[in-house]
Amino acid sequence: MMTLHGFAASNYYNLVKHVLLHKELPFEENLIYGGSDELMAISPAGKIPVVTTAEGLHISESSVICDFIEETYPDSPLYPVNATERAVVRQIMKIAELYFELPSRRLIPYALSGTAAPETVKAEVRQVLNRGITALSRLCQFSPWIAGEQFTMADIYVYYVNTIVSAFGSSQLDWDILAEVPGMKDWNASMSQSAIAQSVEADRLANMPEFLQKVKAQFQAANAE
Ligand SMILES: N[C@@H](CCC(=O)N[C@@H](CS)C(=O)NCC(=O)O)C(=O)O
Repeated sequence: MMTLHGFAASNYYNLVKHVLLHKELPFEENLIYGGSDELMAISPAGKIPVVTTAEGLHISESSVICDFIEETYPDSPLYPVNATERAVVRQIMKIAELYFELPSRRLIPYALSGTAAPETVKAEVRQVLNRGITALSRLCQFSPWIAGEQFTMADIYVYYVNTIVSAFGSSQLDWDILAEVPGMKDWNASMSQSAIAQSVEADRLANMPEFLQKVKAQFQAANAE
């Protein structure tokens, strides 16, 4: 059986968990946070999530884990058979990661510490997000799924990217970023209704108080240095 290591307040953790649940694979969850020795022992960059395979191999990086799961357990496929269509799906995922997720993440420390992000940072983040908006508007189909008729890995991936865009990008910049991509908000709302998304969300909410407590302790330790 696979083990998924990490914590449920992490959207990267949740997207891998969604893939495992979608494929109805048995797995156990091991609660660990960033910075722990236990994590450093299994994750080369000290990042969450990590999956330990049935053979005992540890794998990091959410998109790599997703591909490993797909290749190892091809039932309920999450990529198109056709290589060109598969490339489109991966393109959507990569663009969402680089130009939606990562710029939005730059605002997390300010949001969690309750300090205002400098205007220079906000301007840089806006610029990258605009690139993401243009690219995703050109690539996404939402007919009904993000890459067209087939439900794919990109649906799961971008849905969890968007939780960060909404929670940090939009709130810190006072900008409804998802509304800028035609069709994205309706698709996002329908994604959130699935039974899997709802159970992942329930676990996220349950973990949030403990996660915020950890973050608070980290800020206090950093300020005391
Ligand atoms: N590129 C990585 C990013 C994962 C990531 O940033 N995870 C966060 C939790 S949401 C983490 O481990 N943070 C702890 C740290 O950076 O020390 C992936 O796709 O898995």
